[in-house]
Amino acid sequence: MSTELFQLMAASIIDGDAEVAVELAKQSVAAGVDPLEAITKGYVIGVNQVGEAFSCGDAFLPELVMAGEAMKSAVAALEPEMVRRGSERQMLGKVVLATVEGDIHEIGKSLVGTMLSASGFQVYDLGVDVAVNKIIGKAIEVNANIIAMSALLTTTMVKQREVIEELEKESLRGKFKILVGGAPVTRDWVQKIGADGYSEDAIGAVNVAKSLMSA
Ligand code: B12
Repeated sequence: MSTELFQLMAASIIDGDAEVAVELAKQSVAAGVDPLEAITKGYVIGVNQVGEAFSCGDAFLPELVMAGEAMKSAVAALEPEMVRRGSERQMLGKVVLATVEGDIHEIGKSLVGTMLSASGFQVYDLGVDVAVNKIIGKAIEVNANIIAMSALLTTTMVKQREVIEELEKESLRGKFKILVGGAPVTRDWVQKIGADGYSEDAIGAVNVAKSLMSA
């Protein structure tokens, strides 16, 4: 039954149909489907397909925008259930989270934020297209343990490095753990820029964040 539901979820994103995507999200919650599974086995399959079609020239920006909007609506509809299922309630640490400057991709970043909150982290989500000094300023202001940065474009990943360089310049690098992510981020990149951790998905992000707290 779930397999069929996941296929319909993927199709709703490919069709860019936010209404259907939300309706399916509600149905899945009512049926007791794990919301994260709905995202990874359903919606993400659809959004990846649109992304691939876009990179081959088989889909265009309006399709990408509609798929993105449908995906965002579906994740928002599942968010209360994800939060409800987060069992650990103690505060594990403070995370300042942002999509870096020049980049407006917010879905993955917000998903990571939701999962971190649901797992007990206090998350300060600064949104998208956030300047280097704003990220650092907030981290200092709230005395964050972790700065988490998302970048979906090869042209904006460099901003992750800029934050680290700026922290080094201000002798603040040791004060914060740096967690990075986003589709183009690889282990090589993490090593190159001297970040403390990365993950390919939101569940992994929680595990890495937890391990950074005890590092
Ligand atoms: C939806 C989408 C959009 C939407 C975004 C809507 C929104 N509100 O977010 C819109 C239409 C706005 C958009 C615009 C553009 N996009 Co776009 N977009 C996508 C698409 C199809 C899906 C991204 C997505 O939401 N995935 C679903 C989420 C759940 O996955 P995710 O973001 O990867 O996040 C997961 C992990 O990466 C990780 N993660 C993410 N962040 C973090 C952070 C931390 C700390 C950690 C630990 C983990 C982590 O965990 C997340 C959850 O599992 C991708 C293709 C793709 N498959 O990635 C292209 C893609 C990223 N876009 C692309 C491009 C080129 C663009 C544009 C430049 C297009 C244009 N010509 O205008 C613009 C750029 C705008 C800008 N300045 O940012 C390219 C990037 C190519 C490149 N290598 O640089 C891609 C790869 C498409 C492609 N194949 O060509 N896009």
